[in-house]
Amino acid sequence: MSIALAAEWLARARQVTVLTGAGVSAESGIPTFRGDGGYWRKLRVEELATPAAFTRDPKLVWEWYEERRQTVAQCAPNAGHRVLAAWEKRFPFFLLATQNVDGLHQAAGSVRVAPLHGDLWTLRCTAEGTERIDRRTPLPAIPPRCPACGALERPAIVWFGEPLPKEHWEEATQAAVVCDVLLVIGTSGVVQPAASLVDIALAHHARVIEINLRETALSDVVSASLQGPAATVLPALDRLLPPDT
Ligand code: BV8
Repeated sequence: MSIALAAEWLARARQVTVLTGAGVSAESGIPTFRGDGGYWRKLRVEELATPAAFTRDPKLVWEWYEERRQTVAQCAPNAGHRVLAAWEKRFPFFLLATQNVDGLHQAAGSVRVAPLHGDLWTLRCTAEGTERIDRRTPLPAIPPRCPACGALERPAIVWFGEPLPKEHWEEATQAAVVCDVLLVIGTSGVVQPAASLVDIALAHHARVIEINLRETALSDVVSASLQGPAATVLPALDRLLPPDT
């Protein structure tokens, strides 16, 4: 599928919705989950990214998140993040729904963001549910405790078996309903319900453009599949758009 056709769809679009996954941060140096060198290649999801894992061994789960926080703290947004941040101003209606918890979209200047799976830098008190941002790496203690009540804190991240944040999920599904174009970037499309944004957009006659290094679970249903690294394909797509008036 040619990038020129995808650019034509985008140039005519007024409402654009984006769904990103770990692949959009890969070129910033952050490991993905399921690809080569991905987290789930060597670690088991059930031991780290579920409520049961945290109940069983909060220290082990926090050691994994501490390691990820230290990795992400060294990483910067890449050209793909920056194009998406610029496009927010270009289209009358724009929403970036992300499965990523690294905060790189926000660091690149994106504001219209729906973080579907939470945030690596936010800690939640397991007793009160109150949340606070703590960017210190390393954290002073693992597992961290709530400064107000002393209860264990958990990462404010959506684990497997947990519902997505209601307001962000509703915002993302609504944006998939109304959009002219849905861009699906750097996701294997295996995690639900995030991947179902593709079905919602298609059911409402949007054009769905996938950007990925390789074929995914979504490639057969999307309107266009652009194969290549997001930090290369997004700037190339951007250059094909008419000057931003
Ligand atoms: C829920 C937190 C209900 C952890 C994450 C059976 C069938 C269907 C669904 C289920 C099922 N059994 C269980 C479920 C539901 C489950 C699910 O989807 N499981 C899957 C694995 C089968 N979903 C849930 O549990 C969700 N909750 O359903 O709740 C409910 C409702 C009401 C009340 C109670 C409960 C919660 C899902 C959220 C889980 N949490 N993360 C953490 O991050 O610490 S998911 C995890 O996967 C990450 O968030 C990640 O973002 C997400 C998706 O992965 P990707 O981002 O796609 O990353 P991946 O490595 O897979 O792929 C990277 C892609 O990038 C690849 O395609 C690669 O080719 C590409 N790439 C690489 N480099 C580049 C690139 N592309 C472009 N450029 C590059 N340079």
